[in-house]
Amino acid sequence: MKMTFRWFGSRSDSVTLQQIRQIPGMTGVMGFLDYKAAGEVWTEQEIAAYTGEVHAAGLACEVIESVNVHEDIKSGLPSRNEYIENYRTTIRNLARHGVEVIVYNFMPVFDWLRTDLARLIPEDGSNSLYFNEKDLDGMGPLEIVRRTAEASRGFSLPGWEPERLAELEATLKRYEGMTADQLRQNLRYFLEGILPVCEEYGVTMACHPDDPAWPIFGLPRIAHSQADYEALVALHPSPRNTACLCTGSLGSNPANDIPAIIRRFGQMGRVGCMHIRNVKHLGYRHFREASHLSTDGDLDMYAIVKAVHDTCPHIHVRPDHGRMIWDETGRPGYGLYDRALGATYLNGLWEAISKS
Ligand SMILES: [Mn+2]
Repeated sequence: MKMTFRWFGSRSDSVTLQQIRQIPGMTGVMGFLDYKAAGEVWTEQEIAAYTGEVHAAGLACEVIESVNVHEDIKSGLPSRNEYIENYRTTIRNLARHGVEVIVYNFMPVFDWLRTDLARLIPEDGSNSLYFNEKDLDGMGPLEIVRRTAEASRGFSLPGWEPERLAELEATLKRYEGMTADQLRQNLRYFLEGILPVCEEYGVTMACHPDDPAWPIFGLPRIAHSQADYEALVALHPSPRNTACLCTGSLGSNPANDIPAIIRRFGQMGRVGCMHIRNVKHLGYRHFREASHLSTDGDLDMYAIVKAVHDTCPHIHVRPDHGRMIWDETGRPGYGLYDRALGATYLNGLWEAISKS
């Protein structure tokens, strides 16, 4: 298990590489060029600038996350071929700079969704990301973006600023009536386009789950259950076609047995990397994020790390979202302190399991 930390780059992360390097057992970052739009080629120069900084800090950069997939690929427009060609170029460029795993997601239109980005945890005064489907009040995405503009509520729809409302409306229209299976066929087309390059360059693609782990706004979603990932690995036989199992995303639905899912795909060699965090269920489609400790949430971290140890011990993992504690301010979910505690806890579990 290679312990890593998400890092958004020196221009947009409140956490420095030196701070990351000082966390015990930290071997590298999961990297991201946050200024790249979906569909753009990541140039070698841009990649070298980022990885050069990481390497200079004594850390590896073998995993990149969120090389975002263009909406034309997900919705299956003819223009997708151009964007797939760009993606192939990005894979080659990343491989030339030592990247082994690329995390992506195939969620139409929206990435993760929360209804509060800083929900107070009354027991200890910390705060964390929170979701309650009831708070959506039957609102559609357009209404939520409008309300976000009014800054009256804590909603976040990443990537959809209010000034892009017209574009959002057009994009949503493209998915009207699309079934999960049609979306899956668009994923197959994408994988068939890129996996030959992955094979040639030794790069693994790891698909991140839908977050939360159910369809939202009536849009099709295809990565939120064991059955979904069975279908995903069946789309293409390449061992480079894998899952990035995110325990918090999948774990937002209590029906998902996370250790069983890790064991299933770990044994198949189809776990590309993992995000590990805990979640506290508060009701139907209602949860908040918790510290990593098993007893603070509803996921069994021992069983999760044991499943990694037994079936996919060589993967990269990272602590995922943390709470905001000790008066830290920063990007919601991505402060230093609680994630550093999470990494240390996961390393402790790993040592205990390894030695027992
Ligand atoms: Mn995740």
